[in-house]
Amino acid sequence: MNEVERLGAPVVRTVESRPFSDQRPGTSGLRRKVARFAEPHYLENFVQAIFDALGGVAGCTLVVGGDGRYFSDRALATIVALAVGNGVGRLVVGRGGLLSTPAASCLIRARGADFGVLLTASHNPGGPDGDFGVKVNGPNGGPASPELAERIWRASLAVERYRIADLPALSFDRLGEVRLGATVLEVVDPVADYAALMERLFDFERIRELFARGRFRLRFDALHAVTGPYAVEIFERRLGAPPGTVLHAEPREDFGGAPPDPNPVVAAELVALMNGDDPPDLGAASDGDGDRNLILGPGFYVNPCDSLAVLTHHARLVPGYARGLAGVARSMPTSRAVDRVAARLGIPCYETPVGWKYFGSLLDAGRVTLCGEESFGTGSDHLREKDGLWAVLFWLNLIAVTGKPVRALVREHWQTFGRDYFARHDYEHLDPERAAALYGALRDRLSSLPGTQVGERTLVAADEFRYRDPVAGVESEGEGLRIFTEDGGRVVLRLSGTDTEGATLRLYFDRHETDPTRLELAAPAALADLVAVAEEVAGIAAHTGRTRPDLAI
Ligand code: VG1
Ligand code: CO
Repeated sequence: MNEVERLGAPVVRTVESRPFSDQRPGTSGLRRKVARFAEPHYLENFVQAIFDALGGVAGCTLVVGGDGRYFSDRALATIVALAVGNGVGRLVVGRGGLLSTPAASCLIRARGADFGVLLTASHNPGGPDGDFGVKVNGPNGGPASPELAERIWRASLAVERYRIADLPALSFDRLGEVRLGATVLEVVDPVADYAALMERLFDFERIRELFARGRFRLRFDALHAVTGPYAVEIFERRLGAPPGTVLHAEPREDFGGAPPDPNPVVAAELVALMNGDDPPDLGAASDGDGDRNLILGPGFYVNPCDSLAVLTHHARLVPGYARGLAGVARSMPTSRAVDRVAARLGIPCYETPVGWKYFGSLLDAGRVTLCGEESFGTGSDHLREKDGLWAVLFWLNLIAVTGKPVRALVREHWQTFGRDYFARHDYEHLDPERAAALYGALRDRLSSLPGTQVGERTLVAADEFRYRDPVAGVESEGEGLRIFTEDGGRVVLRLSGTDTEGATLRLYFDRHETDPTRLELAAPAALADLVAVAEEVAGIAAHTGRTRPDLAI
């Protein structure tokens, strides 16, 4: 606190600037190459646009933190200087600048903060040649609503100056408060509140017993990203899993060189461990900012769509959800596995566009308790972000209570509800114009597709997904193309909103299978006919020159 005397009132400068035309937030905040963010005024302009879109931030409480990726130090210093320059009342920062996305959501809610700024590009690669990003969260702790995101974009097109304070070099390594003019800077433990919330939701006693018997082994791969310190505290310290349970626990600014993406292709080391001799009982991983989850059993991959359905089915076994669920929601491309569980439970199931921001109003209104996306995102009304460690704890809790291994829980699910085979193909670094042309050409053909035959399949319906938020009444259009086959198959095609270089085309395939002899096929084989449908109707090879996807999961 004696910094008060030393600093006095910081000098605040108004810096003339010019708007950038590429600051429209995507699926989850603004994501660009580090080199773009490092350009003079680029980050400053965007942060000033956030402040302007909020109608000014004087006296507000702001939570700031991120996944610690390359450029975070500079970005944090800049954001603090802009916050002080704009008269923010209290700045709550995670120690070392670290906060996982779910922990930031938790802190915003616990502190009644007005908003949050999260420094992360999530699962995108880090390092000087990698990506950086800024996510903006509202007072409910969730991603800026679609409407606020548009306001930020419009504000970014009008920024002609920003207000920034001249501050000495600040350290964020020690807990406590420092006064900077009218602003109080508070450095907090990034883990404490979040870990306490997890203890309230899950039966830590039962999970502790699971580890105490010594027969159950977990390996959690933090991929050198933000969840390392959280996972060590929760799994190893509070739940008594042995040291070494958490792999790659130390956050690094380049995530050790690989993208911090917990899908079975990128997290190959963990997959190899789970497929090797003497595998652990549960394998899991999270992404750069800690909001995604990958769940594996010995020699067994749990599709995220199935994971959401299984958690929904068994939620009452977990203390935090023992009262039952109000409803569930999934993003449109996510398989319809959870819909079947919701129907059985007699609760509503909402289908939203891609991105967690669409779940916020449903969660706030108490209409849904659990929600998820095929992209390794699962969460609940405990926060307003998807939450990687929460999902792992949920699985641990279910295993502890039922005594059943991962594979048995999923198989049982398929036997009860049928299996929703699911796959996603990504084509990356496409020429944006060609990708847009592909999308546009298919959209224009949609109305002519029903009734046509492709290979053995008859197409029965096709549309472009649009959504009307049932709480806020806001309409969203152009949220992906859907094609349905007569046997209940579905192909979805959309363009990514998180890429930073060229365009990414995502194709999603799913179909429900109830034949008990066909529940254990490999997903690619079960969906090959739908892949052929996509190629035939969208002309992917012709438009892109590519004959195979960069990523198939
Ligand atoms: C992707 C996923 C989407 C997810 C988003 C943010 O978006 O498909 O489901 O919500 O990433 O995840 P897109 O537009 O590239 O398909 V994260 O972990 O960045 O917050
Ligand atoms: Co993420």
